[in-house]
Amino acid sequence: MNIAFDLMKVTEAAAIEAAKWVGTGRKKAGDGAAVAAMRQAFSTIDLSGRVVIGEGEKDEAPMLYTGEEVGNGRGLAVDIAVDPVEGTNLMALGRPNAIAVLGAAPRGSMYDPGPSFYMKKLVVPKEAAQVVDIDAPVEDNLDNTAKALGKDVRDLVIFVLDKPRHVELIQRIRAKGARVQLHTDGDVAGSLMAVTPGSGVDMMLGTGGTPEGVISACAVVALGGAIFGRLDPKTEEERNTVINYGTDIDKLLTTTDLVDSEKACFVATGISGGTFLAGVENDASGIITHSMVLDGGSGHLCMVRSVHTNTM
Ligand code: VTB
Ligand code: MG
Ligand code: MG
Repeated sequence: MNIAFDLMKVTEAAAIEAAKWVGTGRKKAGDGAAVAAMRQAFSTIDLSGRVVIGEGEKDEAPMLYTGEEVGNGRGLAVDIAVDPVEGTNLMALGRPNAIAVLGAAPRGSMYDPGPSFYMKKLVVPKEAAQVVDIDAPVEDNLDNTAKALGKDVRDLVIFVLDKPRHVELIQRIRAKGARVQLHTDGDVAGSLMAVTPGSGVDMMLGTGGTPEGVISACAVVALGGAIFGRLDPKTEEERNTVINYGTDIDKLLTTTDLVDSEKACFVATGISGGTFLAGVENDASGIITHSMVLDGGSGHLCMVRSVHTNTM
């Protein structure tokens, strides 16, 4: 969809505001500033967007809530998934890889996560898409992915969130001889790295946010890798709410289940900087942002350095 570059203005606006809060320890304030900037930027573009993944249900969060219409109402009808600050802890603690992200796809094509918080995920580049199985032992997936990528298992780098729930997973990956790249937060960045050639990451594994899984799927569609997911409720309460919502909790979710359109697009702008996307910088020419713009429709992947000569 050729709205990808318009949508970049939205993540840029969120990143510029969020960057003001990097290292301040104030994740709510930074998140709020990014949400407001994102919403304002949406209103300036030709789009009939409907938020499928937002910052909270109506009444709980005043802006970018699920169901909210965004854009000026004059453009393409799309589903929108946003995370104005993906990695609010990363931002607040001054750690790398906090990013402002957004996915868009033709209206009706995005999976509705409803009240589901947690999803087990496996993300691989396209060469390994056919040889992995999220339900198989991790050792088999490592073997098969190494073969598909033409690498030794010991050269595989697996992105895993550093959470107590992943202790056994990490131990098994290491016992098999592969390397684990541990990150405290930010599995959208991890999923992106897994499908981006040359990022230094070959696979993303483990349980993270369900909304983040759908957002990541937009990028995976555009880049041509694969994401597999299984809802992984962490409490009985979450499990019951998800079932009551009508969700098939046992379904294996493939890339197309998460986003059923080859035209999905995805945009990310760096907030705190990092190995993957540089953060917001200031110099004499203005504010500088770094974004990744993926357009599934045209197959374009653009890395964009923008100079914002007048502050927004
Ligand atoms: C997940 C992951 C995100 O937060 O939602 C995680 O998808 C939350 O996990 O990328 P815990 O509740 O166990 O902390 C992120 O890492 C950052 O938003
Ligand atoms: Mg968020
Ligand atoms: Mg997030």
